[in-house]
Amino acid sequence: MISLTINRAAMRAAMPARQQLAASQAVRYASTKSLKDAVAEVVPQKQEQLKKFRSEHGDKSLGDIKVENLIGGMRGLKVMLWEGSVLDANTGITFHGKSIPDCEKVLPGAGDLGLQGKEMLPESMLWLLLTGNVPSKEEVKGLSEELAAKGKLPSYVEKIIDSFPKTLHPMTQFAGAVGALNHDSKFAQGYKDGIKKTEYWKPTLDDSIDLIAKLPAIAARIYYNVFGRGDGVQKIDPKKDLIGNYSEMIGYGDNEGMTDYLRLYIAIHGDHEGGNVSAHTAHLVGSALSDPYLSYSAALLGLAGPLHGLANQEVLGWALGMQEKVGKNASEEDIKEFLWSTLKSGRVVPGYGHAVLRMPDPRFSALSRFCDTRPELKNSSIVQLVQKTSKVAPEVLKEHGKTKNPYPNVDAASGCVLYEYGLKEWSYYTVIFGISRAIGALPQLVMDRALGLPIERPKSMSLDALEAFVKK
Ligand code: CMX
Repeated sequence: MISLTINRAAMRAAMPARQQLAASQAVRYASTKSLKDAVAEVVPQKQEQLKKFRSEHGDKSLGDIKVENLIGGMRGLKVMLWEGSVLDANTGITFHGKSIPDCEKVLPGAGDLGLQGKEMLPESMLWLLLTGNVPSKEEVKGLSEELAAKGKLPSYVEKIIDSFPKTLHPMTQFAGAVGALNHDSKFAQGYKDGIKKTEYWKPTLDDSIDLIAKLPAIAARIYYNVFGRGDGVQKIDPKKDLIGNYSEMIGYGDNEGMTDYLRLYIAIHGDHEGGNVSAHTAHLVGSALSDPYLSYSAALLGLAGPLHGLANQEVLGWALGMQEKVGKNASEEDIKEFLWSTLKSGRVVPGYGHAVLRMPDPRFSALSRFCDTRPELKNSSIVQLVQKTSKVAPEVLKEHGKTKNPYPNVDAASGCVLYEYGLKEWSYYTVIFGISRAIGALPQLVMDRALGLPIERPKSMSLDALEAFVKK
């Protein structure tokens, strides 16, 4: 994407002095624009970029489709447009070209907004994912305030959540409550009222911001109902950031380490390009012009699968099982033995392997770095066990010889830190991932509509049809 800064610099060079002064004031003014204004600036550029690219390269091939791809979960096929991030097998995730360490350097963090803590704010990541640009501190502050103002749940949704049985998995409750918010969808109403296709992205963005604002309160209410922890009323302080408020709602407002961990976790789990189950589901369901609440509710149900987001719950259960068996100061040999017993019983080692990555997940590295810098986590036996396992497991998985990627993924680390901070209810862990994934999946839905992408409808084939096809 051509950056706005370059455009403006080139324009300024060609301007007389008086106009230059006005332009620099305009730029200063623009640095405190709202997210909606920032997206409105980007949309025409993206539309133009797509139009030009399509007319110049629409007939270029992106590779063959083999029978193996059709049977094998479509691995590696380039079949989706996804703007926010790109995942490279050997270098990991980049968000509009920025790696996680880059983001940690440039995205406004808690301290920049005068809040306690150091980690980057999910609001900053949301801005980057939606616009491709790094927001100013003022812009992030404005977005935080907007999210706080929109964060309260309507009472009918509170009642729906309260009516769920406590034994219903928190992810099922989460998806149910998110879907119910479609009652007030601006997109659904706009569509009914016949708004133009070129305007679809605007109410989609309104709904997306509204939903992202409300996810913490939904998640906190579920936590309170199921586990009896948190403030019980999902109070929102307009001066706090999205996750500062969430942390307070679930009872960790005074815990700076936990609040900062949640910020980091939620910022870096947001987007992992488009093909993963949750992101792809949001895009697929959204392609039928289902509104953001319906699309994201479906995404959450995909996230709830054990091979995807539920893995963070699985990892913790598995790691605690190991700790019970091998004790707190396990040797590498003890860990290896436990890994083999898991593999020999026909189970996967949770938190290891990846459909795309062929290296340790940079998100795992970022969470490990967090553990290393927090004194309260340094002596945690479960954190130490998870870190030790990450050194031993790749060897064992290589010897086992099945997984294409023997290294830890993000889920290997995420749960043990929550556990150490006292959030021990593992069946809740994927809900936190669910707050995060919206920050990546919903911006793409806005872009899908800004670019007028069509309903997704790949071709399927029966086994008989395939056999006939290859015999031709
Ligand atoms: N332990 C044991 N075996 C594993 C394994 C693991 N961690 N990861 C992959 N394998 C096995 C697969 O089950 C498969 O075996 P079969 O041929 O018998 O079916 C074989 O290795 C090849 O799989 P792959 O091509 O390497 O991996 P896939 O792309 O099919 O699957 C994933 C990727 C993540 C589902 C898989 O590695 C896995 O099940 N990992 C454990 C669960 C997990 O941590 N999921 C979280 C992923 C991260 C995320 O979604 O955010």
